[in-house]
Amino acid sequence: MTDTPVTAPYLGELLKDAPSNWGKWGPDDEVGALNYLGPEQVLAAVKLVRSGKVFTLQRLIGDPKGDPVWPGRTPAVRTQVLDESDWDEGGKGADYPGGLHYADDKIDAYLQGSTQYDALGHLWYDGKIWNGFDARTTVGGLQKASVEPIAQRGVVGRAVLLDMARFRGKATLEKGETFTHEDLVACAEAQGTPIQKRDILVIRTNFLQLFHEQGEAFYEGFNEPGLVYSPELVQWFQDMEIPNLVTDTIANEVTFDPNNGVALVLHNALMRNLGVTLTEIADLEQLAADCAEDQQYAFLYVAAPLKVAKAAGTPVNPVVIK
Ligand code: UVW
Repeated sequence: MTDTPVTAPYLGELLKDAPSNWGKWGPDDEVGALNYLGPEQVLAAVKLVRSGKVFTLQRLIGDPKGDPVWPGRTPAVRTQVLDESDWDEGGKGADYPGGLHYADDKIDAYLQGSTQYDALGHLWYDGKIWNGFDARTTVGGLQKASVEPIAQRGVVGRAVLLDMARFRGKATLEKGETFTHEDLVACAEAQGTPIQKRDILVIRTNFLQLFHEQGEAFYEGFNEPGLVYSPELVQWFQDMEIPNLVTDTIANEVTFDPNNGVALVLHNALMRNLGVTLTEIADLEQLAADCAEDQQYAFLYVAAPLKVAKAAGTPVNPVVIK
């Protein structure tokens, strides 16, 4: 990974005065800031559909060029179980009336190993996950704040693309490069589409292009670019009632906070404490090219994460409609 200072503060200490939404939507809530997206937000987002252009944001699972994953995870393995060769002499294909043949396959995959929604209980500190549920409820599968309720609800709203790579005049952001909420606001202003309350934020860094260019060297000194923690940034997310943060990186934020060395501070400050849902490894390239051309940076965003019982995350193919 990287040279994390041993002096990195404990998350509980770093975030002791940080805002929290625990209890805001009741003691049993498992979808957090998605509660900000109701019929009013859906109807407003639908009005952004003008040209009928459709974009899908999932990266290919089993990409011949490789699947980028968080260090320690492995890419999905797809296995062909049945194909035409199974009906060759001595093959395992069953003899169906009428002569039916078919192909079957299966995958062995990290649920967090491709474009995905994190469950609100995906990570924690101090023995408590989202909404104050006991972290022991994660043992053997998430009994609380799993991805199930998020998948059950679906995610629909107005989203804004924040093309940070283009804003900074770069093909891709660099390893460990950071930006703040003020940079997001400036990027949105430069794109002519200010961020509104309850917007889904879709941030492009194009960092994963380096995975394809560098191969295994990509993981050396792994430190993704992204948003960096500050109390002001967390308060901005809270004040703006941001329901969902979508990025094209593996973990949504700068991996190691350059100011204190802590890993994934915002996963905790935003997801564990505020209930902001995180969506990772999105493919934003076609969408970003189109936004640069038609200058429409706000659009209808629809995501139906897969319903997987007790899961800490689940694959998704979000759809953007302009
Ligand atoms: C971790 O939480 C470690 O990673 P991610 O959010 O990318 O699944």
